[in-house]
Amino acid sequence: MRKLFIPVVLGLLGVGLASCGNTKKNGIDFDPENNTIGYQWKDVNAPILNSNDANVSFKIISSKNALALDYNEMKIIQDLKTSTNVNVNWENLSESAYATQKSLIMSTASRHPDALYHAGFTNKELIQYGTSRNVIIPIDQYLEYMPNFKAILEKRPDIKAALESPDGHIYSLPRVEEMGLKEYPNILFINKEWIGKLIDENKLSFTLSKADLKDGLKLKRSQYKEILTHFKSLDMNGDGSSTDEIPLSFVHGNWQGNESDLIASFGIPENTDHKTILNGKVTFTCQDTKWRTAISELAGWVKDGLIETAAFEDSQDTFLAKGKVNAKGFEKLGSFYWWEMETVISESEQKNYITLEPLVDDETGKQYVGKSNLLEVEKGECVVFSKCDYKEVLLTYLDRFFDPYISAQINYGPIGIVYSETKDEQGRLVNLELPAGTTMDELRLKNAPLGMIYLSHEQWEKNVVMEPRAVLRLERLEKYVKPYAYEGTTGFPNISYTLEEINSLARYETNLGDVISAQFMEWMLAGKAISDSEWNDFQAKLTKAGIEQVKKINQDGYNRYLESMGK
Ligand SMILES: [Ca+2]
Repeated sequence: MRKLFIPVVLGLLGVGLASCGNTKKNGIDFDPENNTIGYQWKDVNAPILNSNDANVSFKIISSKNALALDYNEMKIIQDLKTSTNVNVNWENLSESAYATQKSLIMSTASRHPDALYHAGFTNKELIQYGTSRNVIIPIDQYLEYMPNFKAILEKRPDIKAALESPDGHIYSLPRVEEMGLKEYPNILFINKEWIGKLIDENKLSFTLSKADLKDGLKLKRSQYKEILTHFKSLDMNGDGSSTDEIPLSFVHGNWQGNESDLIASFGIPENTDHKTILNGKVTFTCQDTKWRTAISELAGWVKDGLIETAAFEDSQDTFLAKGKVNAKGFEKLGSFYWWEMETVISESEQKNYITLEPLVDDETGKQYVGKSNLLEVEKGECVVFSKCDYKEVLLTYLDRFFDPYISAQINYGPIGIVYSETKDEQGRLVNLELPAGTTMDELRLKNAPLGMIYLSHEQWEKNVVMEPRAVLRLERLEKYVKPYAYEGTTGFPNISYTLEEINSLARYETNLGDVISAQFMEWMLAGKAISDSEWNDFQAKLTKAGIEQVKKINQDGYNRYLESMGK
């Protein structure tokens, strides 16, 4: 039992130090200007230490993707060690292990590493471990030792504002990836060979010719439903059975390839948060009766097997396996939402699929797409601990991640494996050809730690050639998705909240999110329309869970954001 009291004592100690205004590090005494380890930070291309001194080493804990190599084995990490002379021992945890161990790591001083990578810290956690307890350091006090990061903050006041906690300090290093993609994470694809068969056999009640079956095909939702109904009842892939076809699938609530734009087709700016900014007002889609209409109708699709129930249960990996041909060589997916069809479908079958425009709402004749709230600037990606010795050295090392050429390799994989040793005429990194039998995803996930990077619009012009898949994705979005963005919607920007607001949001948001997703799932799988009393009960539950409070806090923050941007 006594152990339970230790964190309290540490907490009090932290408050004591903070109240004295003492920001002195509690690691060893280290003078960056005058030291025996040959530390330099000014030349961003030269080694950071003059030799690889085994006495100066750091431990970074990081979660990693199941397909990734141990970070210590990754070429880009080894190359960084060679170029900086800084020893870093990476301790990888699986993503699920990190999720369960995070708070234990944070609350046990003896388990503190020098840094946490893929930390995934929320505003609340940055305050908790930064402002109130001094467990993690205010990185803004060390900017001198981080020339790349310092230059980014000077060039981008919006990023600086996004990273600052209410006390004015920056407690985390960010991930910045600006490609103009994240607002639109869903593209609808369909098997055109299967539709072709329906045309040949005169199965369709509306006019559609085989010449129409190309990228950009525009269908009413009722026509699309009719096609899915045939996909469900017929042996479309010709393997002799009519039970293996999956008419429509997606990954419920996933950041990409989710069902939001199917719901949006009913004239509602849906995203996975069920929350968007509409004409400047913070709006929850689940308070709109069109949301009720959409779910009532789509529950019928689920009941009839047009949408497989597994779409609400399966992980991303399980979904991706469905896109591959079965043992007899037949494809099973009729239609699906994802970013890139090429990630889902076996290479041999990709020619059979086309991109659809957003479904046309039968009622209004219009097409709608919601905007996601995924941010291109993510804070909380990496935090550094107060107990770290040689903080300046570690921060200079981490600062190298923001060099555009390093960022590209952190995000996609190293020179020599993913990128060519020679740059193009404009000085940009160019992709090597993929080794036979490997997909870009496999190569990337194995060799790239991902995480802390700075790849803004400028880097795509000057330093890195965008990977061909991203270019293709952008083209499809420009042609078939962006023109149909719901009028007047804005994704949530990086809002700076006050301490009080962060605490209130922490109190309400999780519970509110749980209430919405539980009801959404129940109704989707109920196989019937939502009744008046069910709808009213749900609205009352939302009120009780604090939906109006969340809206107000978001709105106040958004208004301040607009003001600070001079809008
Ligand atoms: Ca079949």
